[in-house]
Amino acid sequence: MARTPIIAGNWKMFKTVSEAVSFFNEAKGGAEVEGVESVICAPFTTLPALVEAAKGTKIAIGAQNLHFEDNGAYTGEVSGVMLADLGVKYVIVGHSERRAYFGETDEIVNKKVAAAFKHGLTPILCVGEKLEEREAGETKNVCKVQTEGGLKGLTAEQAAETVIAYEPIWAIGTGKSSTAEDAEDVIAYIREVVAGLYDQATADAVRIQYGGSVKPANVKEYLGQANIDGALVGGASLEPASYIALVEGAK
Ligand code: G2H
Repeated sequence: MARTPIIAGNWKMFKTVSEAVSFFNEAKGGAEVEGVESVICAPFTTLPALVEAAKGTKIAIGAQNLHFEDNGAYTGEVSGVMLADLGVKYVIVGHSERRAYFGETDEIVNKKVAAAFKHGLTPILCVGEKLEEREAGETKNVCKVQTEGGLKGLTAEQAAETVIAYEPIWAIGTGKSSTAEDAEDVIAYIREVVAGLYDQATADAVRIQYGGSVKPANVKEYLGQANIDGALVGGASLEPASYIALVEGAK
């Protein structure tokens, strides 16, 4: 089954509203490539302006997190209801920075994935091993546990719609990237895990991205692998020319 490649920029905690809009106006057009899905996951404060700017374009806007409850006494949090109301389409869930700095467990990540679906948002579920886990030969096991934990309770249809991002933590923002062959090996394994949880059709449909120091110079190498369907990109998604080159590289 042909899967549409998906490039998602993860801006992390970068860009004010005016910076975000000016990026968008420079990037649109170039970052709209036939046959490639293009998503910008931006800070909450910039989302209303970006959703407005994205109207009539082929670029989807995503958030980087959500709370699993719809509303309540959760100071500082933003819910799926609120994101859906804005017109946001995607949401990153369980990024390793959230797991490491904000205590997100597989159980919390799973509740967030469910909340995303409840409100019509597509989750980008991040999984990936730490350096010490890689060195201990635990990479695949960690990815299995995180994938199973994140997808728990989803229907096969929801699992197929989920975008999984494999991001080896040691490769994030470090300039070190996994080789395309190593990333392909782990991603093919994650697809097998999905097949084990559901069936081969679901595994064939789910899109799995690689993330970790992806840049215009290496994006084609990753996307050239049979099981790698896209990239989740931090640093190299912050400049319009670089983002356009990433989307073009996914053709
Ligand atoms: C990994 C990635 C974006 P970078 O976090 O999700 O960031 O491309 O800067 O390594």
